[in-house]
Amino acid sequence: DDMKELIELFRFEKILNSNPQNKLITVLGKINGENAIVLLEKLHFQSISDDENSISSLSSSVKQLFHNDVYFNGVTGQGDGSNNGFNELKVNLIYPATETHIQKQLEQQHHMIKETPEMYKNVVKPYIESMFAAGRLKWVENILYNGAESDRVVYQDDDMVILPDMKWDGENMDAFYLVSILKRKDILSLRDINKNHYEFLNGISERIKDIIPKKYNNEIKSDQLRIFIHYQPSYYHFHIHIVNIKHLGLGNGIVAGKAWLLDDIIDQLFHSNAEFSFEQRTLSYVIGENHELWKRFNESNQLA
Ligand code: M7G
Repeated sequence: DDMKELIELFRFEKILNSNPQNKLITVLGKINGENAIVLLEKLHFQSISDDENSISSLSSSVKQLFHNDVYFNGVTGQGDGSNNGFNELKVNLIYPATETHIQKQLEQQHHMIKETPEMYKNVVKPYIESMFAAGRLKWVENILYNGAESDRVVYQDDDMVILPDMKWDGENMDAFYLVSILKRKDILSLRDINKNHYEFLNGISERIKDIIPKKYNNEIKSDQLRIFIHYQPSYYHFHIHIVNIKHLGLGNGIVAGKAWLLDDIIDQLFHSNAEFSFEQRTLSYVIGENHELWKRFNESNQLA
């Protein structure tokens, strides 16, 4: 497959980020002279049974570090392949990687900011429009119109396509992560949501909660789903994250200051007057210093 060939050509340049908590490492390199990013994530354990993933099979690779009283401590040899199922990686490759991709992965200082309606109008809206024009949504278009990942689609109707997120290996239910990509193109971000969207979004939320458990034989229930959107997102085409509530190892992806629960947004619309739009709100969120918006806020002296 394509990925095998590309990975073979990868030439290491530097580590962009390394997170022992999430067991994630992000590496910058070159493939055919162009920037490439590889993200490696140690996968969570598949269910451990008596046969393939048996604990006893670790005996061939485990090394004891010390033994004290009833406590034995050891490590297994890394990457020797002998402990099958215990040492698997999820490998993501972005190639060719743009400067935006690199900046997003790079370790950086973060700041909590309060984006006022004025900041949105003067700085963020032009930024979003430029990102929209920059063609970063090809992968979305490919899913909606060109059959990309079509074998992985879990559900689709006139309003949305639901499929496994790139962040999920598609197998481990503890790390369950789907993304719903809306077909309408008039909502670029949370800022474009207004009172008129109440019925629509409510219908979307209800459908997700109804359909997803059925599609997965009730292995996951509707009250085990964390359904949210990001502000700021990386991609300005309306999409919804659908994640197992157990899955906390997502870095900034699920924290206050980035993730907005869909049902809270819907409830806010319900209780708003007819003129309400998220354009009127002051929205607080965390932003990294490498983010283009951080630079734009500073250049235009828009930070309080
Ligand atoms: P986001 O809130 O715009 O940004 O979410 P984030 O990446 O900072 O979370 C976009 C979501 O779409 C993320 O959860 C990505 O992992 C996922 N995603 C991005 N791409 C490029 C793809 C893709 O090509 N296929 C699939 N299935 N998911 C993707």
